[in-house]
Amino acid sequence: MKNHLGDIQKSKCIIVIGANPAVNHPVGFRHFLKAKENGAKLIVVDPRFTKSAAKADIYARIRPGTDIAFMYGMLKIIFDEGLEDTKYIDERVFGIDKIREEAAKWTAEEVENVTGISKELLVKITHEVAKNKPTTLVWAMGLTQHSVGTSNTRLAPILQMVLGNIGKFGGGVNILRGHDNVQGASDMACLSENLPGYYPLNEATWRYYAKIWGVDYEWLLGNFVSKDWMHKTGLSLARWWVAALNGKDGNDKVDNAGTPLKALVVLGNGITSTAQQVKVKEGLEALELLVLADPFVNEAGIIAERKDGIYLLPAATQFETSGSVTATNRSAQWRFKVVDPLYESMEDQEILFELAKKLGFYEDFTKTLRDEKGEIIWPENATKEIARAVRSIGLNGWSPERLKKHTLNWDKFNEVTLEGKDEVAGEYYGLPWPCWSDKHPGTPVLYNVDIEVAKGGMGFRNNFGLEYEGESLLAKNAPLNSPIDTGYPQITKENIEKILGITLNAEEKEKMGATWFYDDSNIIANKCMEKGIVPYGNAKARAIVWTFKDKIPLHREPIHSPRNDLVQKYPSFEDQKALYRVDTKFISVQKAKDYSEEFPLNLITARLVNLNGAGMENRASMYLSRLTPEMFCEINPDLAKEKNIQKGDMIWIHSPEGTKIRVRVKFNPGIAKEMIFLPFHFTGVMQGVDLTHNFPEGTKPYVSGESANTITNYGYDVMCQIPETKGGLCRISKDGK
Ligand SMILES: Nc1nc2c(c(=O)[nH]1)N[C@H]1C(S)=C(S)[C@@H](COP(=O)(O)OP(=O)(O)OC[C@H]3O[C@@H](n4cnc5c(=O)[nH]c(N)nc54)[C@H](O)[C@@H]3O)O[C@H]1N2
Ligand SMILES: Nc1nc2c(c(=O)[nH]1)N[C@H]1C(S)=C(S)[C@@H](COP(=O)(O)OP(=O)(O)OC[C@H]3O[C@@H](n4cnc5c(=O)[nH]c(N)nc54)[C@H](O)[C@@H]3O)O[C@H]1N2
Ligand SMILES: [Mo]
Repeated sequence: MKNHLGDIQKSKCIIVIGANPAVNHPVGFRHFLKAKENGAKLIVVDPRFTKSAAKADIYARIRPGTDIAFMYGMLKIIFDEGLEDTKYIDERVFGIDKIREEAAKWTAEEVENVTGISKELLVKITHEVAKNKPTTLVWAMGLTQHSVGTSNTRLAPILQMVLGNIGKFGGGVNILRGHDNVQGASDMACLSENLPGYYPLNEATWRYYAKIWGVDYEWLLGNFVSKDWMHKTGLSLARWWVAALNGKDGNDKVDNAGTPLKALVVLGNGITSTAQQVKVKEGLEALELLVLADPFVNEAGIIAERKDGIYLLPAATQFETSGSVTATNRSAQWRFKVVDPLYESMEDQEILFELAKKLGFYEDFTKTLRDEKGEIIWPENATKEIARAVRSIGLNGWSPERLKKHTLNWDKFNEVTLEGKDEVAGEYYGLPWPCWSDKHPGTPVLYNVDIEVAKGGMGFRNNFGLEYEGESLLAKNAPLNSPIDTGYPQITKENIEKILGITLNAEEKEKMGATWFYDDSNIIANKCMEKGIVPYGNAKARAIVWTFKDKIPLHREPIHSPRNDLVQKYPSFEDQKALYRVDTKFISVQKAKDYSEEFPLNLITARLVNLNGAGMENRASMYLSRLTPEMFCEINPDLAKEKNIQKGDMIWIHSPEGTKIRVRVKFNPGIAKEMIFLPFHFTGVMQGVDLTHNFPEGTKPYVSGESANTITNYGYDVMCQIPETKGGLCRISKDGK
């Protein structure tokens, strides 16, 4: 989130595109409702009439995967009527002319043709959003789980920048994150394309982390096949199974230094939540070794029919461990252990320590965690290591002491501003990153130039060079009371004296890293803070990303589209070689045939309030599982009538992959006639076959059922490889044929 949940109470208009917070973020949604009580307008754009839509002033039903067309439609009206914030664009944004050119193509007629949203509704929504400032734009998985997911998540902020809404209280783009610590997990590099803090995989980063970890760079290098491989992204969670199947039965090929994937160790993912479960099952069965560390029986072990090479390790829950977690708005919380791990269960780090022992690098692995006596100080020293290493997103100011103090005094913070009082006066709750130094208060609203740097003000980061095609990329304005009243480059050892107007002594020069980014001494950040400027520079945000497949976001039809006519006009991307190490198809699948003839219905998968993710945690709870005692689909009563289906019938749903599931029918008039809704929280039954005999005795949950992901279609985002689980096609039958 650029802002935070409480800040939404300051919004005059809230547009939710592709999220259902009433169900998935019900506590956070209270802030939306308070904003409404203050007079804000709530707009919901979703293919389904959801519980969030039920609270909205305006609801627009959109065809899945067409949000880019919709947002360009809004942009065209904004430009045509002169509703854009020209000063903001001039001072802070690069490349809007290219957006203007593309937007010009999106007439209201074409937007209606592509998205299904009428001209009247498009104009009404645009006027509400553009005229009620500040507007906040909220999204979650409805925008991301598409082959154009990355483009969606670029165009939404562009729309907000055109309106001058980014870096404003009550404005921003606010992405409601998933699990409680998913922000922390990605900050800590549970991603295969970087090291902690989003540091790019290059030699400078590896050398920097070798120093932080106190290990030899050459030793790290020696663990890779070659230096080249040290700089490549790993496999993605969405497609690890491709590497296990390694081209078998016509599957995609893997580029993994000549080896298929042999072992899978899972800590804290359901695996049955991934698209294309039949392939996932085959992948699980092809592995030599499968290790599942989980407080529950991870159902990956149930759907895989294997007799050996599979280990279930009992992991402790979050109540049996402690440490910092990072919330959706970048605020940290300290989590205190409630009880010691029960029975033989172990905390996740202990499991990893044991693994490191067996692999022979336990001493190096735990070096930075030890005190002078050689004792491991967990988790405090891990937090300190993170604060020492991660400059990029400004974790410099975090410390176990500061974070514990915030959590213990949480009642002394204002929910709308995050400001503390009494012993936590002058700081924002959870030191939302960036928190540049041990005196900086944290940043409640990113990129806000209306306040001083010392209070959390900042411009945009200078991350993409000083100019592009002859045009400067530096900003033309600066945070309140900044000593430099315009843009400036990121601060390096080279330019610091000149830009800050200071003279360094020999010791400072000796200790300082080459740039603010690789400066574990933190001298650069501290000097910048003394002057009241941010170390990462002050640049324009860019609407053009010259290294991406689409330099500006473009509408491209989903890989499986119900509109074959539009596939011809808005085709998908070229097929990709070695994307996260696996070949990934786009246009060749999309153009293989007109899927809509045989599979006329859109498939929408999303969430229920009583179940989470892969669902095991909640289906093992008697009370939560009773609310949804079996897997089901929701269909429009008119579609049911046409197909001669009654409420409560069992039907089959078929995918273009040739897979099918058997589920109970529920009626929901909020689901359009041309779509089917499936929750994805069930598994244990696959294509009509019950696999629950694989549960160890006494561990079977109260409810098992077909997984929606058995029939989600082939399709992945071209930059980050998230599966296209919010777009795809299916058909229904009563007999399974
Ligand atoms: N109870 C509960 N809460 C949860 C979770 C849970 O499993 N259960 N999961 C957590 C996690 S991990 C996450 S990531 C978040 C996700 O939070 P959300 O993103 O809110 O989750 P979903 O319900 O999957 O999808 C949101 C909406 O996107 C809509 N949608 C589908 N396709 C499109 C499209 O093309 N365009 C638009 N505009 N909308 C579309 C769907 O109809 C759905 O209503 O929730 C978190 N909270
Ligand atoms: N079709 C479809 N598929 C989807 C989505 C969709 O919208 N549609 N949404 C996607 C999204 S956004 C997400 S985030 C995923 C969610 O999918 P998962 O991440 O698979 O969901 P969870 O059920 O939260 O899985 C967490 C697992 O970790 C275990 N666990 C809990 N606490 C701990 C712990 O402290 N330590 C360890 N080691 N394990 C623990 C739980 O028991 C559970 O087995 O699903 C994705 N899949
Ligand atoms: Mo998620």
